[in-house]
Amino acid sequence: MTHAPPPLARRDDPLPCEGQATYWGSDAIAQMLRALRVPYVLLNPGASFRGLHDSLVNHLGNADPQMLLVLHEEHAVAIAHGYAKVTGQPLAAILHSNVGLMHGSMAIFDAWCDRMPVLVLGATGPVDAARRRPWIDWLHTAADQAALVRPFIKWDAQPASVKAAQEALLRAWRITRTAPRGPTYVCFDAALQESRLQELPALPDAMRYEPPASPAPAPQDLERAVAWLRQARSPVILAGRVSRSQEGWAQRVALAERLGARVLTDLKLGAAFPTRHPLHAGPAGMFLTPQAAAVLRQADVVLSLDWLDLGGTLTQAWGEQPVDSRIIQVSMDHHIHNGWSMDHQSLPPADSFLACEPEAAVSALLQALPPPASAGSAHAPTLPEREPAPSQGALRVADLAAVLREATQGQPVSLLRLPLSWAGDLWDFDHPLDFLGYDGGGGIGSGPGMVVGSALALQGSDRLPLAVIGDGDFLMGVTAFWTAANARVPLLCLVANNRSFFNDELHQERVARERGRPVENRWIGQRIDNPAPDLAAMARAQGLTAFGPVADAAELRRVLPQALAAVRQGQAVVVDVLVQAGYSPAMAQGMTRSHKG
Ligand SMILES: Cc1ncc(C[n+]2csc(CCOP(=O)(O)OP(=O)(O)O)c2C)c(N)n1
Ligand SMILES: [Mg+2]
Repeated sequence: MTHAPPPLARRDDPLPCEGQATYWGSDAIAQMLRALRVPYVLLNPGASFRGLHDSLVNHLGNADPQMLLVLHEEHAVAIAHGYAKVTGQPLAAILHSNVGLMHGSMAIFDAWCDRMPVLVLGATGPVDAARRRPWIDWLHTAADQAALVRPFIKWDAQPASVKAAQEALLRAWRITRTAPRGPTYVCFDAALQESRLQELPALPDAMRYEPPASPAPAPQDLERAVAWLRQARSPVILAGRVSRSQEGWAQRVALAERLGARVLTDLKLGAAFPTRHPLHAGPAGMFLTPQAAAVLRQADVVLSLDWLDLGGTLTQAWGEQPVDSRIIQVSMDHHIHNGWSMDHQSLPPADSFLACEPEAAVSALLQALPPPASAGSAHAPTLPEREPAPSQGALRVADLAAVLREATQGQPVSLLRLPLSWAGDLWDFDHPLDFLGYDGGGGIGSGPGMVVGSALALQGSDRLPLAVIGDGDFLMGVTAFWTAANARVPLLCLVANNRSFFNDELHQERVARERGRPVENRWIGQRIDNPAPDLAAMARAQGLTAFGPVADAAELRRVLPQALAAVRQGQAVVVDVLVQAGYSPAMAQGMTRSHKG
């Protein structure tokens, strides 16, 4: 079992509760959570799990696991999701019966699409109608509560006994951590939690229920892939959903160098390849850039390391033409697809299909491929020219990035999140934790929670937890930041504030253009102005340190050192930066293109 770092968040210390001879069903459930070594439990309280809540506080003393209070259930799951993006490990999020699960559902969908583990817990009932309080217990009982989220979780259970609850937790814990990873859900009957036990049942040994090791690729598939890669003249590696492992990172670099393969990366996913490496074929985008499409089109062999939307990507490169290069697909993702969600994307061809995780395939390929005849690479470095940070004037997102690069130079930075208005050439990635990728499900409002969760995971490391998010994202999820203030989780979040849900202004512009209507009206129903919310005040009101609105480059240069000093002192900090609205051409084009047919 991989050990989570010791919890560093501030903990509320309960009065001791000793000398009890009576135990309760929820004590046994809480004990099982401790046996699984879940470090934190995120929750917003609810009577449906008041039994479990009591057990966590009074039976376990609010330690191992430690509670973190959130102001909205969506944040409970988003924080767990953000934590998993750094550590690969799940946290538990407890969601109140029905309504809490409904609040949490978008974040569960995000974690599902991002293939991240989260142990979602919930409650219902009492299932026995004779034991329900009038009104509220009836509202908060559902015959099949998991049905609300079943299309985007890997497994669920509603155990009817303490023993079954232990088993359900073990199974949920194993399944959520087995690739392809995704949330699991266990729902506890309120009556079961509040049932009196004569004694605590023996705990199963959690070590005996670990997930299986990641499988190795099948020999015949590997052989075929090796044969093609050996002969390839212009192979391309699509570095997709890979882990945060440094060893995996080094092996990907070694493989690319051995093959002389050019490598594409994706700004929706965490850092997968050093962006300044000569084989990195240009800046990543959220959509395939024309430059990347041209690189791909020249490939005779494509090695997809669990690339997100391989089918759609190949179509973008080859258009109506048949894809005439060999496609090697490395993925476990087919195990998780169902008919409800189309997050599997379009069906890609796979001439060789290595059904394993990218790290296992890369390591097997490295062993099978001969070492290079000569060291070094023939490609010239593709180092983009960058504009220097402006000393004054109104800011574009590129200017914000330039000032930020300058202010953080020389220290390891983890970009926990970037806004839609970010372009791939604005930052270099050289370590798997340099960038964590987007939210998986495209759910605006997920940013703040995920930022807090990732910062929680990085607490105690030497990395600066830094995020840049859109103002729309900030406003939808803003109360997630309270948990960072409450639990004393340091982070720095800049808001790229264009005072608009600008993405959708672009959509309205596109539609108006197609219909010959006035594009000047694109802002109506989009601009977050009149009045402009005071974002820094919203952060400050929750106990964060905040600056802004910062109107120009000179002010940002003044403010950033103060913000960084506050983070070093352990504070959660928000800087509201006014930016001119604008997306990179590839992003604007990719986002708003017409529906075909
Ligand atoms: C929950 C949810 N509601 C609405 C949308 C549609 N949507 C996509 S991007 C976007 C605008 C986001 O605004 P902001 O974070 O300020 O970024 P900007 O586009 O302004 O850079 C919206 C509303 C969504 N993806 N998710
Ligand atoms: Mg905006």
